[in-house]
Amino acid sequence: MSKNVYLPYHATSEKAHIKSMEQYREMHNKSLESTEQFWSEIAAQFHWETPYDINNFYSYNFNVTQGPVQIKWMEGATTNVCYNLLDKNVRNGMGDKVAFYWEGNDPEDYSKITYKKLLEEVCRFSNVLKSKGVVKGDRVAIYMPMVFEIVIAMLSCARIGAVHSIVFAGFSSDSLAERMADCKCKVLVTADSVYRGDKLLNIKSLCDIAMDKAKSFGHEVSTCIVVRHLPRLHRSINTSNGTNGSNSDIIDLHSDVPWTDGRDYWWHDEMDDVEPSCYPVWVSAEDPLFMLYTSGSTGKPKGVLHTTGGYLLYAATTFKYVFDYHPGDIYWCTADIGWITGHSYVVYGPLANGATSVIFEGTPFYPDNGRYWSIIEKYKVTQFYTAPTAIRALMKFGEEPVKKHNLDSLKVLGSVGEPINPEAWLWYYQNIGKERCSIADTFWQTETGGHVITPLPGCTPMKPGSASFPFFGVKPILLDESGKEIEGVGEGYLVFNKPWPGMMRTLFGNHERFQSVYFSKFPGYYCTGDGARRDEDGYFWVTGRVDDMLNVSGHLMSTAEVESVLTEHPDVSEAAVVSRPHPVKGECLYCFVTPNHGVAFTPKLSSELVKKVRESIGPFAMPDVIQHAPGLPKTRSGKIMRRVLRKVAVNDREVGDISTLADEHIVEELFKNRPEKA
Ligand code: 6R9
Repeated sequence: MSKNVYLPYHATSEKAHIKSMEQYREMHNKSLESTEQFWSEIAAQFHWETPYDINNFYSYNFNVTQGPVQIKWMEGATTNVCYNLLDKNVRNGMGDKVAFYWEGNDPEDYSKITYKKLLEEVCRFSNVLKSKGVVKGDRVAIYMPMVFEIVIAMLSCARIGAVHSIVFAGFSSDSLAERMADCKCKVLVTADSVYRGDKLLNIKSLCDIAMDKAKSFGHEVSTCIVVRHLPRLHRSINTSNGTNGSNSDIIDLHSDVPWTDGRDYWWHDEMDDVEPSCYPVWVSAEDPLFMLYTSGSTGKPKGVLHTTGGYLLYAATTFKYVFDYHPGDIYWCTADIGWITGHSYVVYGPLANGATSVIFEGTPFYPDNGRYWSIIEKYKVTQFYTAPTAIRALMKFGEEPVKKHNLDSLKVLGSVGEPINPEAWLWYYQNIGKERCSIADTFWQTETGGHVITPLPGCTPMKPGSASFPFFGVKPILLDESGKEIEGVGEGYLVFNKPWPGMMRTLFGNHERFQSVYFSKFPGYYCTGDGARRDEDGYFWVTGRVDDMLNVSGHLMSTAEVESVLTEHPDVSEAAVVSRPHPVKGECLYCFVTPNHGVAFTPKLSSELVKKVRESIGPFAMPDVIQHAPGLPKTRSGKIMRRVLRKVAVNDREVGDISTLADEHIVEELFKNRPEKA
């Protein structure tokens, strides 16, 4: 074995579900060779209203040349995910167990909810949705902060067979409008406003702009249900010396919540009028559970669709093994529920295991840079799951903020969203895990539904920066450019030739695009769009995107979507965006902009463009650099040579072969034009 191998935490490994690599290999082999047997034993732990047929447990076609791509698990069986997450646990005597602790943006603002109470609230909200005409198969858009009501709204959809489509509340009103119009949601669930650190965001007004815009795209949202979150903030402000802002802000804003009678309803008013019980709708294992948009390399977001039975099994099983979850543990995932990590590992996975988790509304830097560590100490968190970008941001403040807190409760640390650089891995391992905790560097995607390559705590010897080995049911394959499978050591396209239960089934309303994006490059294989390397010990190292996608602080976006926003500006003729490595964000946006003929490139234009991207996509997409490009390096066929732009962005003159460029001189111009601060 090569250097840099860290053994898993031995104290937990005695109790760990998977205690050795031998046991892992045995189970992994079984999951691939006796797939039906492996997953049906897990399925047996859940409630099925109509049982699955072990002889027809799953079927698939990955080869576009042989017919439409399709993936089916337990077709014909019926169940209800909400029933399995809530009713089942309450019936098993866990009604009084805490499902979630809620920690507000303000440390004085916190609360908790038991499984029984969560079930009651979900039943009520299911009845509210029904009263607004929502029926099985309808889409419900959700644009909300991290409050209990977002979980309640999701599970209510699941209870009545509606399909939730959550849009991360950091997205702009334009992005929300586009997604609502695409999924044609009947209802939008939101909140009045929310604090992020010391900034107050009035999200209901963003929703109003988005609903108007969706109308201009031809889709009218008939109902908007609004959680009144402000009084909770108000209460916390009274108890925290007004550090969140002044009371007058709050009162003004409260009366300012924009309202359209007949369309908008307060959540609490509606909840008062309904019964606290609601019979679940039994749906087919292959009926949709939710959709979630992810960036597409052509710019238009893709509505990844997940279905019921397979997703439930996969979220539950990955949660149990990857975090080595045991009853009594307190688990905390910092991801926003608006991302797939929040879906699978704040809501579905933990609740399917009857776990107790923390939901955190705020940021790691408020009121100070020790906030994460203070929350771990406060709730005695045993499993902590966050992103490399957060780790790198917190590393900057050194060990002082960490040392002020007792982190002895921790057993497992998780990482997700992008490759974790060994330096951040070691800092996490040494300073947060005190060399005592296992680190699960989980590689997966919105499309995969759950972890696909990850170490298992108490089992897998860890190499900093490697996601290590496949999860049960998953067999990664590396292909070379010609589509040949690479055996042993090597690097190539990361693909799969067989489904696991939790993978997506289609792109909402666009099966053609689903096939062409994921299955056409290499017929017979699902193409992740990531590259990976297998080392001499068989460990996988995911090297990053091979398409024109960027990963900024764990947020995936396409260069095309940013370029299209830049070129919408009336003074811009052309734009090209590349990713540049960034010490905290992982990657950042470096934009080349060619103004229209006769228009000067000014600081004013540059700041207008930064603002425009921020407003059109979201604050996380804010470009770091806008550079003037008198022209772009294009091949004779007109394709922008992005590798050259990536070199300019890092000021590396080793640009390689540029003989196919229509005009080679432009490269020198671009180097000359690099802004001083870049
Ligand atoms: C869960 C999530 C997916 C893309 C994926 C890859 C990158 C995620 C990673 C990782 C290396 C890891 N990615 N986890 N790369 N190591 N542990 O992040 O989903 O938002 O769809 O992003 O993120 O490039 O293809 P999503």
